[in-house]
Amino acid sequence: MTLDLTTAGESHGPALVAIITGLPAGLTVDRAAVEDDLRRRREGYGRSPRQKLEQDEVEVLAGLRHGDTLGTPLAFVIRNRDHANWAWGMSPWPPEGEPSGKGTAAVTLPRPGHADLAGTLKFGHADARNALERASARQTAAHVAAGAVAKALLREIGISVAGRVLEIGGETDDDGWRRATEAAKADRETLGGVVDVTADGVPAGLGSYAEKRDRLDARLAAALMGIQAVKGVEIGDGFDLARRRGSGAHDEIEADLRRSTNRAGGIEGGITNGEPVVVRAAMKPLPTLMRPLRSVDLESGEAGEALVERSDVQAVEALAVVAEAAVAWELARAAREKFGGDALEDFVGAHRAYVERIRWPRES
Ligand code: EPS
Repeated sequence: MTLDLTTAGESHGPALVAIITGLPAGLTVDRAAVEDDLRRRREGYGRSPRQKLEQDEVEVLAGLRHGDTLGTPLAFVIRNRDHANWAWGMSPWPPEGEPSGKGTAAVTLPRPGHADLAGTLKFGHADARNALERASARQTAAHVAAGAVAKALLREIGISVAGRVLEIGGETDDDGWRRATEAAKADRETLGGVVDVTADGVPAGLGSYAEKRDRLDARLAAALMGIQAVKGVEIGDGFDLARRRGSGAHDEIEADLRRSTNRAGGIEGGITNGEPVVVRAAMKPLPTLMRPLRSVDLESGEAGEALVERSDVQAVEALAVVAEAAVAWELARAAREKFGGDALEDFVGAHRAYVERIRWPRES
C-alpha cells in the first residue's frame, strides 16, 4: 500500500489537475483546512499581483462523499482564473479569431535560472512558453492541496507538520525580510531564502536502510529538491555536522530512549528514530528579473536580454508552505507503507499496535 500523486496543468492553462491514489476510506477532509493552506501559499510580501487574482478553489471530482474519502482515487481541479487573460495564448486547441490577451508572442529569450533554455532544447520547442508554463511554481498549488490531505491523514496518528521561514535575502528576522524585499523590489531584483519543516509525533521506524530508495532522508531530500527553485536540502544539522567531532555530532540515548539533542533531525540510518523530523531547504533567488540578465535570442541567434514577465520578488513564505506539504506527503506515504489498511480504522489500529510494541520501558 502506498500513496501516489499525479498532477497536470500549465501556469496559465485552464486548470491544475491532481489525482491521489492510496488513501484509506473514511478520512474526513476539511475543506476549510485545504483552502487555508492554499491561501497561505498565495500570501506573503514579495508575491506578484497574480496571487490576489487566484482564489484557488478546490473542485473535487471523485473519491470524496460528504467530506469523507471513499478509498478510491481522489481527483480535484484548481481552475486558473488568470487563464481568462490568456485564453487565446494558452488555448489547448488551435485558437479561433485574432490573437488577443497575453501569451500571443513566442518567448525566444530564455531566462537564466528558469527551465526556459534547457526545456526548450530538450523538447524541441520553438516557443519557450511551451516549457516554462509547466516548469512554473504555479503547479505547487496542487501539491499544497494534496499536502493538506496528507496532513489530515497524519493527524489521525498524532503527527503534525509545520514549515516556517528562517531567512530571506540573508536576513533572519521579520523586519529584515520586509526591508530586504522592498529594497530588492526597488532595485528590480529578486531574493531567495531558507525554510525549515518540523514534524512532531513521528514514531520510530518510518523508512528503512535496506536500499537507497527506502531511506526516508533520501525521500525527503528528493521531495524538497523537487520544489521549484530549491537548490539545497539539509536533514537535521546537515552540513554543519561535517565540521564537528563525533561526540558533538550525535544524539546520546537517554534511559527512556529519548534524546536530549536532535542533531540527526530525527532520522538515523534512513529511519525515523522517534525524535521530531527536522529538514531545511534553501531557495535560490527567483529567475524572472525585472532587470533582465544577458541571454540569446533562440530565433535570431543574437545576444539579448532575458524575458521579463510578471513575477514575485521572493516567494520564501510560499516555499515554507510548499515544503510543509512536501514533507507531510512523504511522511504520509511512509506511514501508508508501514501501516496499510483499506479503512482509516485499520490504518489507525495498525499504528496503535505498532506503537504499543515499541513502547519503552517494556512491561515485564
Ligand atoms: C506562481 C509562481 C511564479 C509566478 C506565477 C505563479 O511562476 P514561475 O515559477 O514561473 O516564476 O510567476 O505567476 C505568474 C506567472 C504570473 O503571471 O504572475 C505561483 O507560485 O503560483
